[in-house]
Amino acid sequence: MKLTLVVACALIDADNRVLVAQRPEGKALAGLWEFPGGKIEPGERPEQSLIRELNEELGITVKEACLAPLTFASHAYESFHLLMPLWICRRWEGPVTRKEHQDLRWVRPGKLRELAMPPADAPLIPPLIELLGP
Ligand code: 9L3
Ligand code: MG
Repeated sequence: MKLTLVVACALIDADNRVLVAQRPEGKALAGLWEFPGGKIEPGERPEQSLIRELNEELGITVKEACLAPLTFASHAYESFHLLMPLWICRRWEGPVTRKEHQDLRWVRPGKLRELAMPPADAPLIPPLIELLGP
């Protein structure tokens, strides 16, 4: 099965809230709330993909990010297998701006369960709560 490599990022604000973004109409998984990110392009290192995707989708420049522990998502869709590490970023420049998504929300980690998320993202909630608290 085809392997698709994707990066996703939990942006964390000063109140320990997490940014989630609602996927656009007309794209796969439209309307679901995801950790923003996207496909790793051929030749990119994952951290370059992270910086590029967050700039394209949110208009920000990531200044520092690390891989969150125990948060490497893996999900087999019908036509491809998705592998997706979750990054954690607390330091970026520029205002967070909605560029591609339907909507953006800052939520407490414990509230993430109330949102409809893609099947790859939902299993990342418990380790994120472990890391950030509820
Ligand atoms: N995807 C799932 N969860 C996420 C992200 C960023 C992406 N948090 C899935 C949706 C698409 C594929 O990965 O099937 C590529 O993502 P995009 O390029 O449509 O953002
Ligand atoms: Mg994307």
